[in-house]
Amino acid sequence: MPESWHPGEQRVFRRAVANPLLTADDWPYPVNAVFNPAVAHDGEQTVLVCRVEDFQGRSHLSVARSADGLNGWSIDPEPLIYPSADHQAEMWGAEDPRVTRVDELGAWVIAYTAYGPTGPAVSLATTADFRTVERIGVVCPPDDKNAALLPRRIGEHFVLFHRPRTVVGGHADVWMSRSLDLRSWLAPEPVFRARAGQWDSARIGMGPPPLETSDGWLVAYHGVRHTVAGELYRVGLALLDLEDPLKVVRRSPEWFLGPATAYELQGDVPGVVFPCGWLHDPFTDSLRLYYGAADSVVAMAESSLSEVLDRLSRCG
Ligand code: BMA
Repeated sequence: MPESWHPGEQRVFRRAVANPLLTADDWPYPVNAVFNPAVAHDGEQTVLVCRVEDFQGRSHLSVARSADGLNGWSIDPEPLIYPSADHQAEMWGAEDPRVTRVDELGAWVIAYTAYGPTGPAVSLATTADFRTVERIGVVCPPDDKNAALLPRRIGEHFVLFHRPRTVVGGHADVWMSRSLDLRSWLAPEPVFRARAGQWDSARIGMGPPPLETSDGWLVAYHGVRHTVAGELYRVGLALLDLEDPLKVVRRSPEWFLGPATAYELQGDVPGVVFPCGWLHDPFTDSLRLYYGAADSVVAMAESSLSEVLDRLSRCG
């Protein structure tokens, strides 16, 4: 099923032949772009929470469902989260969701970027069915984004990864914060940083919610490099210690997925592969990474968890 790898890449994630899985043309109402989807499985279907950009340049979050996660998508006629005057912090848009199943809550937590006049901030909402949401609201003030929650507490705390931009130096790295109740958060602690001189030198940000494995929390993140032709967004992998996620156990020196196909190289922002969700099937071991391509369409690349962990085990 997956398309062949592209020369020069790690060959671990193989793009779906059905890519792009979703485009603006699939939407039940006129939109400019559909990208950067979060993913969940509700027991019956693959559920994507997509960032959808309208013709004012504002984004909302909308749900698409499919039995096999590849084809036959049914798209909700109404958005799940959309900008409104009631929510000042996101009056310019809701962007880049990550969805985490939290069994303790009997619900999924959606972490997304609330974009408003004071800048991008991290906002949380919960949903039991992907039809209605309850907003928790902004939990990390601007400038902050790329937030993803762990599915369980570490000790007594929920753990949220996010990307505050530092006032000194303007750095954008992966940090984490802890909370007892998802509402009040302790001061952020640094987890890992952009690497000078490498493919992830300009900025980095957490991708999908980390996946619990026997080797640690498996992390996919986006790394940005400035080039004379603009910025390139690629995907790297890392492992964090299960009980102390501040400890980086491994980090891939190379990227695992980068823009290479027409739908990744052509679009509103060429050269962007931006992962916000993945699904692991414990029965087949398949690991599907859902991502936005060129800020225009939704795509997926597949591997197996054992292959990914094996490749990472050989990294320093
Ligand atoms: C980031 C976010 C993403 C976007 C990416 C590339 O800052 O805004 O939504 O995909 O830039 O444009």
